Amino acid sequence: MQTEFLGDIQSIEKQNGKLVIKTAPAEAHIYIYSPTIIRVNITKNASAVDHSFAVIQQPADNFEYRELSDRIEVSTAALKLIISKSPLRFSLYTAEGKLLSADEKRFGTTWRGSQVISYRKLFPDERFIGLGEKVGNLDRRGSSYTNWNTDAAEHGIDTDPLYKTFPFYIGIHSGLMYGLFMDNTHKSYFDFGATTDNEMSWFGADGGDMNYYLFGAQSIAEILEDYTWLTGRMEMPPLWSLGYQQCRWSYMRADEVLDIAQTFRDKKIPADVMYCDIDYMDGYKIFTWDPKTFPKPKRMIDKLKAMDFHLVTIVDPGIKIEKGYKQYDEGIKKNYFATYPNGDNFIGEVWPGRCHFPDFFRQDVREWWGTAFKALTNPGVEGFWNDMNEPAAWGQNIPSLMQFGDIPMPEVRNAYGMQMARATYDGAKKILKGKRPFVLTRAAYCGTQRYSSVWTGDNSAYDAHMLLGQRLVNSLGLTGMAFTGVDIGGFSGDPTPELMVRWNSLGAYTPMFRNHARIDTPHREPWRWGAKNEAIIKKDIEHRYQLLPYIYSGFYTASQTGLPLSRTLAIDYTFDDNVYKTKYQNQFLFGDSILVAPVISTETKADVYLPKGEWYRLSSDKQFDGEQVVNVPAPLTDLPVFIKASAIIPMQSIIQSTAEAGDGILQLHIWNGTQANGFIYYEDDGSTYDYQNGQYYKRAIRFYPAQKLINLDIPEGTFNSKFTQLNLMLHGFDNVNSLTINNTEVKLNTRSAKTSSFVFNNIKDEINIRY
Ligand code: MIG
Repeated sequence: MQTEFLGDIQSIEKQNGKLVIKTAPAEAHIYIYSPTIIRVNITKNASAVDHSFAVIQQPADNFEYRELSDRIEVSTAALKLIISKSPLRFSLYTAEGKLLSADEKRFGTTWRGSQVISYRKLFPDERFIGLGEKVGNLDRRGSSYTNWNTDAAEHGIDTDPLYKTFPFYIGIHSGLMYGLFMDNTHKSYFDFGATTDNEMSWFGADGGDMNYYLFGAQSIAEILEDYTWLTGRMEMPPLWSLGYQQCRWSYMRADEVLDIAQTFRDKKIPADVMYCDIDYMDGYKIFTWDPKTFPKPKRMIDKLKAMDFHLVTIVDPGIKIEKGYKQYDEGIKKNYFATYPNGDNFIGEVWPGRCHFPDFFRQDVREWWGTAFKALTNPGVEGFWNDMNEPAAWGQNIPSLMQFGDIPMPEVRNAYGMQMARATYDGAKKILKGKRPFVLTRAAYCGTQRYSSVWTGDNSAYDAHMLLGQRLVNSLGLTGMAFTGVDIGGFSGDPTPELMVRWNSLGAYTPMFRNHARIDTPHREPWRWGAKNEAIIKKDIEHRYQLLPYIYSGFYTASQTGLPLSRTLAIDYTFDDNVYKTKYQNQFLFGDSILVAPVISTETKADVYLPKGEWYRLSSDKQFDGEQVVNVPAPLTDLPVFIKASAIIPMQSIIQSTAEAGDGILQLHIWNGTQANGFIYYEDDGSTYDYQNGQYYKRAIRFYPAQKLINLDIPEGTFNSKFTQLNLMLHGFDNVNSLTINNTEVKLNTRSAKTSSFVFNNIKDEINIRY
């Protein structure tokens, strides 16, 4: 098999919305999506329909380009793509002429058979972050990865590939950065200088086009904003899904589900969600209930609701081959299943036994799947957990003969889980008539944030896996996935009590906070670890609930800008070498201002790297200067958590679930600092889509230390805050003893923080607090 390279340009033509450059053996189509987003699609199949599972935007109709003797220049306000004519090669520059990313001059884009690879210039100091759920270091320089969605049961901390595919990375070099998204669902490969002795980096796929988007904004936050503009953002999740979630494979009977829920209430450990894993079904048949162990699902769910619990049930894609089973009969009748090339239905064995697999790539199949959720929503289920959708079957090696209509499985495998999540979300949303469903999926592709949250699959109960999980969550946040979590405690194996406690502390700072365990493990609920540990676990869960106003506002940010909740320090401190060091690479910011340093369960002290700025330890208000490593106590009761100076963090009193009204007091915590800071406080009903019609309560809160002023701007939206009183809690304002709130003087109470309360309700004007 010969390797093919791009030759000299034969023709250039501007067609509507794109520049078409012809050469052998392919042609290149250039599109401008925005001043900071340029797409290059190098295709041998120019007449094919231009389709993407990920991208939801259209390119601009018109753009500037000029042709010179040796090159073509395509320019936007921010970028310049220089296209050399002989041979055809691409280089991306900033408008000022700084090189961001380029083809490796000798090779550029090449083919061997159907496999297409782009060889790239590698800058000496270049770092790479991204690719979503991938093992290894934060900085992926020197690593090599494959994308092929896999049921990676029992995976170690070096296993690749895992369950999801996000062919999007950010390169950082020479004080510059760029994003690159190869939109291609075939099996794909990324090598960041690993196997070329640092001569180049490369990426490519087993088939399809060399189709990539270049992002040229010069901050990670803006690149993420552009990437999530292109591929979509999450809608607001149901508030209850941000509470504590208790899962297990499986709670085996309705009574057991109810007992566990009741125990949370008896022990006053806050929680919102119970799960039913696969054993609730009748013979693992999707959309059924076991008549013996879950005989009256509605009754069970009504009881859960009365305790303010929501139920999430698992659904796998495999449809059991069994005459008389509704989904099987309907699917057969309508030819809804994946097939072999001769038209026979593909058969794989999974939990129910021999199964067919819905073709989620078809609109009619997705709609059919969506309506079937009535079997779950009728009794009252509001959350839908999509498992095994890589897709997985026993043996784990589904033959490439499987196809979806005319599409061979290998072309679209990496998008199968995403399409299942799409069918689930769209269907459930329709049936729930205005209530927000919660969807959780294991397999995913770029754009899945539009439909679902994700968890990182079957992790294990040891420290290194806990740290890996944090990196996976942080890295998923770099690919538009803001609503993410890991199995707290580790799915396989048995955590020590210390590991359980540590992992739960970290879980409180994870976008999705779910405790889950494998079928053969001892129970994992908070009260299984001895009274002392139970108390710590309870306190951390309570803290999670206190933080919900801050967390919910963070989800609002994610839904508006794509900035995730769990942020690797590389987002804000991109050019600080320390954040990439293996010792500190797991640290992250949770929201704007909370720095969390994961610590393994066998250590009670930790080295923490504090980036530029000033920091306060959350538990003590002790102050630290940034740009240094601090060695701090890290007992099991106190994970090292630091607050950025000038932080604005809205909190609430402890509640037992998100359904509880609470005491109506919003605690507005502000830590002193020298930099001005702002926070967008956001609230809505937490359960419907009315916020999309203006029914929200949004208020900019700003802190101007130079003017000694805290300003609450006029609230926007038509929703009334559930808080009627505001308690201002000041940290590090040692010499401040009184405030003026809109001209009224108020004395401060001095407890752990200096506090001042005032009535907040109905104040629709600006509030200015001076000290
Ligand atoms: O073959 O539903 O990752 O969370 O508990 C295992 C049983 C199937 C794998 C999921 C896990 C879930 C389990 N599932």
